[in-house]
Amino acid sequence: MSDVLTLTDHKVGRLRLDRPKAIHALTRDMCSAMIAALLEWRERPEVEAVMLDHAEGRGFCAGGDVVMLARSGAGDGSEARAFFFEEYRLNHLLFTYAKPTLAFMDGITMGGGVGISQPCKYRVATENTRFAMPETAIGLFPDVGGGWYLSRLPGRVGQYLALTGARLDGAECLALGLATHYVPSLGLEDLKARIAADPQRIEALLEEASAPAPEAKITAHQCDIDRLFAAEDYEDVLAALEADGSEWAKSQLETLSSKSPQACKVSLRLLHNGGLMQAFADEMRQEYAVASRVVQRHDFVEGVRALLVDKDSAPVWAPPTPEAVTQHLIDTIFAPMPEGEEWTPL
Ligand code: QUE
Repeated sequence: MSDVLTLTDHKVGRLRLDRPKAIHALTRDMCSAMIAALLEWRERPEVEAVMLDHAEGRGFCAGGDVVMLARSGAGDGSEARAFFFEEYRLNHLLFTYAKPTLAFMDGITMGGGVGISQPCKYRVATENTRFAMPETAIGLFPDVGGGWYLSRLPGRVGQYLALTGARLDGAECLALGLATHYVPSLGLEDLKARIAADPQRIEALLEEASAPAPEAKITAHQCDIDRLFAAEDYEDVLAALEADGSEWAKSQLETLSSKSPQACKVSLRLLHNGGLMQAFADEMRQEYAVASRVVQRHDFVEGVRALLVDKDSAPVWAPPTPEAVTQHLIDTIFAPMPEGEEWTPL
């Protein structure tokens, strides 16, 4: 039982996440099963496209099995590293897949769910879409390609999303390019059947099913985001928000005060580096090194305890303040893996 259905439906391969008790959060077995199916379909001419969705219940994909990752991180971290290695291979395989790929982000699409939808050529948002990279809340960082996708968003929106973990709705995803189409969820099953029968017409079918999206609320704050999240150093972002003094800036400061200072500094460095990278494989190699270090540090184990295990929402971060997170610590987290332990694509 791998909690994901892999099947062919007329002319398309379908990956259907099926772990409803965890909002389809990814396990290593789910990643392995999806990789195996994608490799098989790559060689089969009768499979003309691939569709990703969720089989039942709410949400597309809430992320990864972070409680397992924290348990492993508190020990030797080997299971956690094996998970990231496999998950990032899946992310990269989708990014480089030669056949058209399509993801239905119909509901919660966070963390790991972003990692399997953003590499797809077509990304469908609906009125149910709730998109976020919320990892700084648990001492992690926006991985699964976050350093690549977020650093390529308009202005400083990526830095804003990475630091605050802000949620976006479907209309906002469309406006920012995180989604390519906006389709009311009522029309999804019919659309999937039409695409399965005639994948050559995927673009026309998507356009026919699309509806005008509501106004994207985030565009009202684009200028604030670009101005107040402009700095490369986290302390300077905080200082800009404090100096601004608006209600919006105050509420961002309030949000940031609950996040792991280490995770926020890691995230800003990740987006800086990721924005300069020429190949997605370089991004995943960087993220694997960072993830391997971060899962074994205090903030991740503590963040998962506070937000997902004990649910007291009172993590005690260490180092406790942005000033206490040294450049040296960040450098050690970003150091390349030792020879023989680096992430490699398939
Ligand atoms: C921050 C996160 C995650 C989170 C909550 C955060 C995350 C994640 C999950 C999650 C949620 C429901 C599940 C599950 C995992 O929650 O990455 O298995 O059933 O995967 O505040 O980064």
